[in-house]
Amino acid sequence: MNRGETTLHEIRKQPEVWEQCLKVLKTLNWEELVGNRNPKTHEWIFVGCGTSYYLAQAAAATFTRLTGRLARAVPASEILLVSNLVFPLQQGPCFPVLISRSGHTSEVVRVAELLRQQKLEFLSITCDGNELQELSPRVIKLPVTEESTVMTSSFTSMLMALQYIAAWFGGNQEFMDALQTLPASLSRLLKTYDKKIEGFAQKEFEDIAILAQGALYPIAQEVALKVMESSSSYAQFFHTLEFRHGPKSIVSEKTLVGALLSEEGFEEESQVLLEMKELGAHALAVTNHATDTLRQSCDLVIEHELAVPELAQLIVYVVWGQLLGSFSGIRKGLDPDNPRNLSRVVTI
Ligand code: F1P
Repeated sequence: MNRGETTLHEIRKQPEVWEQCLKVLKTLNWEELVGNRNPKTHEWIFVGCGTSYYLAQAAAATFTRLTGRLARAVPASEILLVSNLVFPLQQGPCFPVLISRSGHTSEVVRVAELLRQQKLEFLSITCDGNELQELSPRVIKLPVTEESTVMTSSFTSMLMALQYIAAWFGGNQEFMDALQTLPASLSRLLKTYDKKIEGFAQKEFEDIAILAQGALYPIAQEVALKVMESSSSYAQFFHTLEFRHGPKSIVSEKTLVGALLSEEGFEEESQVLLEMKELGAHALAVTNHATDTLRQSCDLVIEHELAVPELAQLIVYVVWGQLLGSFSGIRKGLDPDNPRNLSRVVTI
């Protein structure tokens, strides 16, 4: 096996995995699973660790946007260490959602045990099942088999499932239909951008900053984590406009600044990226629709050109970061299938 082959294969087969998951989602009885925990009456609190915590944040942003009710995301460790910060004394009715590919992560399993002790109903979503599935009266187990240490299709599939639920609560058939188009869209885009990202990843960077706003911000966090995990390179994430307020002091000719550009904030966000290009950075832009200025100024522009809501594109945006991390690790002579210091599951 070539270095990173398993992880790259799992990244590239996401269209087929999404297709399978969408078939399952259409068969689930949502009324039975979550019907009596409507976001109108219960605050949904998404819980996870590592990649699954960034997934939790993307799910919370989706619920807030699609249901109009505020949803939150917390790392599982916060519930274990400072639970009164997550569930304040005046906490109203809430509905925790535990997210774990393995279902074996110690912090998440402990939270499930705690919630059961407190007789607090919760939902779990997992791929492997394990203890979390056994502890959860309400569970979604997706048909995703992932050998890689780092999470790729498990992240995108579980996020898609949670977005599907948010759309279901809102009776938003248009959004559910939009999700159905993503497998074909990603297949098409991979044909164009897989090789381009591999070429771009041959450059060596000393500093990497991934920028985004809004619901794309958790995706920037996950992209940075993929680069860190898969290539043992230090990557940071910032709200795009925040990057001017100090962190831009790191920018030099050895810096990569990647911006996941939203449609709502495109003008303001792309201006930051262009400023960093002026300061000497290598600029990577991911956007639904680019401008000639962006194409002429950036070192790589990934353009989706999808006729679906931006919120439905979150799982497409992250794929380019998954590839960037793997190709960067391979370029450094590392093996993204066996990342330094990492195990597939964190047990403590
Ligand atoms: C959570 C996690 C991943 C990380 C690595 C170790 O896994 O921390 O976020 O990338 O794979 O496990 P899980 O709880 O979703 O199984």
